[in-house]
Amino acid sequence: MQRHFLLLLALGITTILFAQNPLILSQYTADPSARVFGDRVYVYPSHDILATPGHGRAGWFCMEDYHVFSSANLTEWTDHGMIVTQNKVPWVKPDSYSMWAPDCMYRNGKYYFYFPSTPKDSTMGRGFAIGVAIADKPTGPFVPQSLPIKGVHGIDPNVFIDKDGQAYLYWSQGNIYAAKLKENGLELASEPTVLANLPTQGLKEGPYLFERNGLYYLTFPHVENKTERLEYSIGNNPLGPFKMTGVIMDESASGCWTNHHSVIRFKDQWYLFYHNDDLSPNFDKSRSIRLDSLFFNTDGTIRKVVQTLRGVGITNAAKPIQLDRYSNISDKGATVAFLDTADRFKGWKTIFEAPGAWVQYNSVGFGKKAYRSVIAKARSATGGTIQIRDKDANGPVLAEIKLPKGEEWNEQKAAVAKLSAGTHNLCAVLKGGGRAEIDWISFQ
Ligand code: FUB
Repeated sequence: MQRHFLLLLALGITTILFAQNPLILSQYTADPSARVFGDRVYVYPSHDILATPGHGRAGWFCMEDYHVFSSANLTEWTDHGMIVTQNKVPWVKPDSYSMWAPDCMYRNGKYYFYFPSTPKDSTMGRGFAIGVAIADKPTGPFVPQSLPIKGVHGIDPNVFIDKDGQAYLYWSQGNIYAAKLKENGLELASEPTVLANLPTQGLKEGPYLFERNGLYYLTFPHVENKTERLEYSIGNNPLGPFKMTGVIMDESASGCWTNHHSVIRFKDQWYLFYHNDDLSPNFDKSRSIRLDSLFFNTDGTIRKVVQTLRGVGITNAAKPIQLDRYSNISDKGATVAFLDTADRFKGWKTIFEAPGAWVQYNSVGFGKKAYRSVIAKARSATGGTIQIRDKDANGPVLAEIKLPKGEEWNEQKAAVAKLSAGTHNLCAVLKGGGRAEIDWISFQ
């Protein structure tokens, strides 16, 4: 891993992030369009920033550029840096801070990045246009076209290439629109059509179309009640007709008004990328992308995806295991809070304050290595003991970590019992009473 990290540094790639949900802790991210290119997953999200006086509109979405992130295992993400920025796109109104949800497709050896923004030419009409930037690699450099796509007015572009090679562009503007794209990916090859049979009440946006077993799934966020939830319809053709079929994800319990998603199949598993407001619970225009597994029923319908903190993938036992991104938590005495409310990008901690309080963290990969100790970055105002157990709160004790009384964060080490090779679910349990806080644990 160390060598891999150094190689990426040598290639000029700066940030490597080890993630559960949310996936990215170095910046706000939203509207994740995930794509599988080769043996990696690339995510093209929106990049929310906070408006400041003279830069963007306070209290509203504010985005000036895009980054692309990639991963080979969905748990370690690389930030490849900024790929397109508003004031370097010839047609975008300077400092309009409206670089909303994008998408990307690969075609004929090139990567086409589609993004909406406010055009500087007011004769194009009010609202958003959609433009394209082209690159030789999924990470850029992307060269923006001088004009947006003719005949397209709206936001949330989504591209789909059917098995016969025909590409389609979807977007939203009250309704959801679709049109064929020419081979060059830059012009419409058919008149835009409004996709019919979708809900007529409540905002719909963010279309995302994918195909599975000959069925075309038109998926989109829709406000059925108070905030957006993810819904889908199924058809036999990329342009429909579609039949409303169900809900992929309920409204976020956090109250985050928007959701926006993409669906991919990677290494024989389907995944749903979406967003919530994890890093900004009081302002839902500063969002964070997330990822959970998605499953189909035998009749092709989608099983509802429940949002988790744990997310997907196997966490390497030798890396920081963020227990606060738990798979399960005891009813009483265990809670999660920001490490530093003045800098939420530092992430979270787990607080234990009742005897037997626990958090369970699933799928930790130990491989074949014999680990001898576990380290916990922790503190305890009372002094206390955290047990690390195998499987669940009643499973075999693997280690007992003694935390001295104090306010300072320290890395405390304890011996680990022999553990079988492979992947384990772990549980951290407060033994006896007192109060303990854990940032992360890691095995050596
Ligand atoms: O990110 C700005 C807008 O919020 C997107 O374009 C919508 O889909 C919603 O997520």
